[in-house]
Amino acid sequence: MSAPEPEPEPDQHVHEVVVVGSGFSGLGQLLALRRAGIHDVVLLEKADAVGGTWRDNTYPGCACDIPSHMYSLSSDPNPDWSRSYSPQPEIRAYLERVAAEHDLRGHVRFGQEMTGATWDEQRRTWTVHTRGGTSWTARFLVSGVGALHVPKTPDLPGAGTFTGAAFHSARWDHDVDLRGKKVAVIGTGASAVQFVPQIAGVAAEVQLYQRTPAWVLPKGDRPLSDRRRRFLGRHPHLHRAYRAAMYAALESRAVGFHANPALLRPVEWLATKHIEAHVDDPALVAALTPDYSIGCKRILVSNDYYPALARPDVEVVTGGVREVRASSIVDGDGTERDVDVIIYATGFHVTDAYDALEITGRGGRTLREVWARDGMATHLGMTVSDFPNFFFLLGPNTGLGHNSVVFMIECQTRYVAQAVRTVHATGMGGLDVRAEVQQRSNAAVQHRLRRGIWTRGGCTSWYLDATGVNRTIWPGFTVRYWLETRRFDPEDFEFFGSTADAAQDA
Ligand code: N01
Repeated sequence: MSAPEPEPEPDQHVHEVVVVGSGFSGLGQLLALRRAGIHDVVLLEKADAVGGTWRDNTYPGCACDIPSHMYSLSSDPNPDWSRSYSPQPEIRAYLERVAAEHDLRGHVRFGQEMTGATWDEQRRTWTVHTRGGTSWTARFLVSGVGALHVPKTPDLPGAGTFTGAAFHSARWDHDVDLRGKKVAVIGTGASAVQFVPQIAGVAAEVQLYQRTPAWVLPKGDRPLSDRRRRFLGRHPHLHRAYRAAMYAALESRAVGFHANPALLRPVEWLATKHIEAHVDDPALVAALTPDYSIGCKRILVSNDYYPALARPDVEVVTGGVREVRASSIVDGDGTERDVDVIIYATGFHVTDAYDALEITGRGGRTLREVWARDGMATHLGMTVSDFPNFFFLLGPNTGLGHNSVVFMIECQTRYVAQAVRTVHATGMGGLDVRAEVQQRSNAAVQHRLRRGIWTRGGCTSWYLDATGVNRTIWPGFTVRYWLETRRFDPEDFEFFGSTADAAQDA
């Protein structure tokens, strides 16, 4: 494949596809479109480098909690992972390598942060608006911005009066030296579990403000030998078989999450033993033991989290934050502790992430308005009726708690490429998912979710929207998603216009 043609100035050219975001989704989409013979594609990236969440999250200890060999594109398996759970710098380097080896950077426009997009019914195009005021026009728009990219910082009383350094874990401030400091960490999710052990012993003290304890399992993390890496590199078919076996092992976990939560009881027992193995203080054991079913929130994995919490210079504070003052935090019981640095490990805007974007479809209605009316209803997590030629990658209800999301991304990028190719083949101007198809597929997903652990497990989590409906997780086996997306079904869509008409209309 030759490098893409040099671009005319934005605005002047109607691209075939605009993709937004250069993480696994966006880069994977470029590759899938190229395989489908679609080359006039531009990718808008807000930052100055590719990598998505694996570029943005640089906190100490940041790593993947899905086994390395499953966390790569099937088209670009990586025999060279150094550990069974890859550290963030390696995943970021992997994505950069994919971009370089496939010559993808020619498609990427850096410093282009999408603020919204508008469908033009007459021209049958999307115009994407960016923060810098530039606009980009294309027939198809694919959002690969991901679900976990807008950091959420709670509005704690008095937080604005704090005079020390404060930052979110997803925007780690490496200029702040934590040595000898009193550090408050708010939140105990997947990010905190990874970085708290790294800063414990560096900071003079760590106060960990825990609202809800997480279930944490031992992590089977170990270095992978050079011999093994060479072997997998030399035998790609065996590497593929190894990935398939790993996929099947992870996939089997869906049985517990979805079909029979009782199967998760032994896992809960294991997690309880994991706490007791590292924490002697019964009060702390009690504080760290969740009162909801395992799997209701994302299950975390760590070998060093509980040992870190058992240290004398780490204190787990329960009961909430009453107030932040200039150089201290007052907890829910009224105890005041001096603090030099606050680190918010408080997660991301997930179900409301798209609210910040002004995406305007048919009839001038925005996605925000439509979802406020209908909930985040989609067909297969990828398309929404009245938003023609627009696709999400890792959109609503396609996240996973048990397997690699890269698998889901690849199902979607293939489906999108098939959709674009189908529109080309028919000579039509575009497609729009039929409202009844969307309604049926969304209802089926929600029906299955109601039987799952996420709604019956006795917890609240970021999987749920403000009304308590799960808008993030794909219920059950990913094989089912693969089957449902494997072949793009034109019957699910209304096709409209023809390119010839559009040229005449314009
Ligand atoms: O965020 P979270 P995260 N006052 O939302 C607490 C992915 N990820 O960044 O449970 C006090 O899980 C909140 O408490 P509660 C992964 O999908 C992947 O850690 O709501 N506390 C919780 O403890 C993950 O699930 C990797 O009661 C407040 C914490 O903050 C997702 O990102 C690594 C609060 C937020 O936890 C998010 O993880 C890291 C408040 N006002 C992350 N508001 C991989 O390894 C929130 N909290 C692939």
